[in-house]
This record gives sequence, structure tokens and C-alpha cells, in this order.
Amino acid sequence: MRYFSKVTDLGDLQSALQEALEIKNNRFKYVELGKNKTLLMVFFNSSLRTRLSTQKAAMNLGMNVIVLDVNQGAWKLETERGVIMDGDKSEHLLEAIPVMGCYCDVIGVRSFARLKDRDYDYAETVFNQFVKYSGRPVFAMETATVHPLQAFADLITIEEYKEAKRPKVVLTWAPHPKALPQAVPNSFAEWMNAADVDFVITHPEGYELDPAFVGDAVVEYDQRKALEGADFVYAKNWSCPGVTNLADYGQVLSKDMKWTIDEEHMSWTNDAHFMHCLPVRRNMIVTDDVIEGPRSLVIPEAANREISATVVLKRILEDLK
Ligand code: AN0
Ligand code: CP
Repeated sequence: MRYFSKVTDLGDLQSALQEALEIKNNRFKYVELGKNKTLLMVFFNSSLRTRLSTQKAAMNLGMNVIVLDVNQGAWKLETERGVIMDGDKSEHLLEAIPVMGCYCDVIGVRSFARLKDRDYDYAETVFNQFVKYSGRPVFAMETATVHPLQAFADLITIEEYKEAKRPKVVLTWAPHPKALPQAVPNSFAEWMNAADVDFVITHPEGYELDPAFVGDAVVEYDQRKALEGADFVYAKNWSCPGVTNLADYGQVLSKDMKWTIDEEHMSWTNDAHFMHCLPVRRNMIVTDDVIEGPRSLVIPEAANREISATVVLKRILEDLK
């Protein structure tokens, strides 16, 4: 594997899941694979889990790790071509990327959606420049439109905790004070569509996700109907994807607290497990009682980020030229 941003990059998903569970039992099995190989993690945005779990994954594989926080100490980077650089940006991404490639063997990139221009975000302009100009394998650590390491960790978690052979999984929008990207729900939808689950998406009108990610999923606007019989409730906020109205792209259209997941919402489900990728705003997305309750999986999900990243880095290392 040379690039990782989508579920099909892993090939057969069942084999990838099996590999994840094997690695979880013996996470240092491939510790020789990354000897004298260097991972560079480039962050344009904040992170707790991705930073720690991906670094830990690289250490499981015997790699060296360099972390660059672009906004803390590096030169400010221009990302557009053709701009007269007479402002505060000292360096262009088109030089910075190949330079970064000189010092490492593999690159992970975190670069969130700007939520201003839908075409710019959905073209994955920043991530694709790393693919094109770094000369290195590149993987997504949440890009403008996808967060595949999270979706893979979530799928591993569902596999571990499911009680039915084909569980019902519900992705529900929940309120948040600020505009957030669609990367997490996009990838979650993409991965659930590829997995052996019954998948339902629920959100207020106007929050329709990009059809490329929704695929054949059932979209149910009545949150209560959607949650009925659910085995897993995956809550997440996202801003307007601009599918039905492009002018609303990146806007907060609703802060309706009736969508907050509380004990009453959970009582409509089949004693569902609660999931969220974190970081989460309590009592906006989910109440204290639900996130602290016995069916909450938020910590196991975070723990599985180390496993998803170990599988991805292992596969990239195996194909290094
Ligand atoms: C980010 C998001 O919603 O995409 C990162 C989630 C993993 N969340 C925030 O910025 C709060
Ligand atoms: N879930 C997740 O990616 O968290 P961070 O933003 O802390 O990395």
C-alpha cells in the first residue's frame, strides 16, 4: 500500500480486520519492519489521539518518528499557486513538501477542511499535493473530507463489541457550537457501507452528506425512528456539507438540543453501545450519564486508533521501495 485515505486502499476489509485483531494480540510482532525508517507526521491542526496513537503505532513497528506542527515554529505556508507572496506566508507548500520528503520514508498529514469553498475542500487540495510532490507514501490523519484511521478503529471496535451477527449501526448528527468538518461522518459512512452491518444515517434537513459517502445507506430524518432497534449509536456533529444548498457549505444550520444523545434517546435503542471519535463536548453532543455509562465505547475506540494505525503503517512499510 502506498497511499491510505479510503476503505478500498486496504483491499479485502475482512482480512484487514483479521490482521487488526492479530496485531492487537501481539502489537510488537513486526518491530523489525520499521528499523531505520522514519515517519514524519505533519499537523496543520490540533490533535490528541491521532498524534499519540500514530506515534505509538510507529514505535510498535520499530520506526523513528518526527512530528511537525506547521503552525507552531515552522514557516507559515502558502498553499495556493499564483499568489504574490507579499503577506505573512514565508514559504510555499510546493517547496516545503519535497523538502519534508527528503527527511523521511513515510508521511502522515492532518489538514482539516477550511469550510469556505466546497470545491477546494472536496478536491483534497492539500493532501493531494503531498501525494504529488513528496515522493513518499502518504496517509490521511484527517484530511479535508476523510478520517480513515478513525473509521477503521471504529470498525474494529464494532467487530469486538457486536452481539448480533449483523448489527444495526446508526450515525446521528448532534449539535455543536462551532462549524466542524464532515471528514469523520464521511469516512464512517464509507466504512460502514463496506462492512457487514445495517447502516442508517439521521440528521436534520440540510445536513445531507455527500452522496459518494452516503452510498446505499438508509437516510432517516426522524431521529427517534432511526435510533429504534440500534445496536450502536455513533454521534457526531458536522457542518452543512452544501449538497442541497451550496451557499450553506460549512455553516451551522442548527443547534437543536433535541438531537443531543441522552438516556431517553438511548432508551429507544436495542440497549445500544454509544460511540464518538472524541474530542466531544459534553451535554451538547452527549450527556454525562450516557458517555460515562456502561455501554459507552469512547475509550475502546480511542485505544483501537493504535491498532488501525499499526495495520496501515505495517502495510505501507511492506511495500516501501
Ligand atoms: C474535529 C472534527 O470534527 O473533524 C476532529 C475530530 C477527530 N473536531 C474538532 O475540531 C472539535
Ligand atoms: N479522534 C481524533 O482524531 O482525535 P484527535 O483530533 O485528538 O486526533
